[in-house]
Amino acid sequence: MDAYDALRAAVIEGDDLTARAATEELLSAGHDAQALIRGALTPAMDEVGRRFEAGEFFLPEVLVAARAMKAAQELIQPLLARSKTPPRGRVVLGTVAGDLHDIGKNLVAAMLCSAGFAITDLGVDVSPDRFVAAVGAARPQIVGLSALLTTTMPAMQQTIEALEEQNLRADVKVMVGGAPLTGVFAARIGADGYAPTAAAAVNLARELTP
Ligand code: B1M
Repeated sequence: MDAYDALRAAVIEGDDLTARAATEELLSAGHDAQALIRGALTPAMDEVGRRFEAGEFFLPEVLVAARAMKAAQELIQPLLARSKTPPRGRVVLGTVAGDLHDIGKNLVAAMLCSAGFAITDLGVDVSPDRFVAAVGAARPQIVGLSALLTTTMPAMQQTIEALEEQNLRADVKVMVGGAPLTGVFAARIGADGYAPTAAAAVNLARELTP
């Protein structure tokens, strides 16, 4: 088993100590932080999601996997943020109101950060008003909305409407993502773009900030 396999397996098994050790080993061997996200953390969490859907995993297993992923991410994040060049653009990011899922959103934040964007991460369960306040204060080029529940998808539209009501919509591009979304839904609620994965979010953010 190579170190990538070890990191993937540790996250899937929820072994945070091994996840941390495998991450340290890969980073000190010169592996790129972004490659760890693409090659180990994202596939591991995809597999956790698959096992949960298949009834092979239950919530406790999912939660310890998420904890193991965060242990690895804590080591990776500072490396992604360490850049002396001015940011390519500013992104305000959050999981919409009523929704507590943040694993995918955190991966998006990490990938955007490593692509040179400055991120204001508002966390989870972010109300339209909080998005509006953050956009007003940070004046980002992009606001990114994440949702994992079909029941919280309408909060994306409410957030866009709140930006319109405060006359902020014209100055900011809205990017949306999350497993239950589609491009058709994104277009229907008036978003500027939809990205199905964290890697696609980086490409979309680049397109939206030419
Ligand atoms: Co939840 N959950 N969950 N959950 N959970 C799902 C989403 C679900 C599909 C599971 C299922 O029932 N099959 C289901 C939703 C069903 C639906 O809406 N139709 C569900 C449910 C029902 C619930 C609860 C209601 C369960 C309950 O309490 N009865 C509850 C809701 C809590 C709430 O939010 N209010 C709940 C709770 C939880 C946990 C807390 C246990 C945990 C979240 C932990 C955390 O995030 N810190 C959890 C988890 C982990 C999952 C699953 C298993 C995995 C989600 C995940 O992290 N995937 C999920 C089942 C599944 O997806 N197979 C499930 C890995 C992650 C890397 O992928 O988040 O899709 P994803 O992100 C991807 C892309 O979508 C994209 O990039 C990421 C990386 O490539 N992306 C963006 C995401 N955001 C983006 C934003 C962008 C661009 C791209 O631009 C801004």
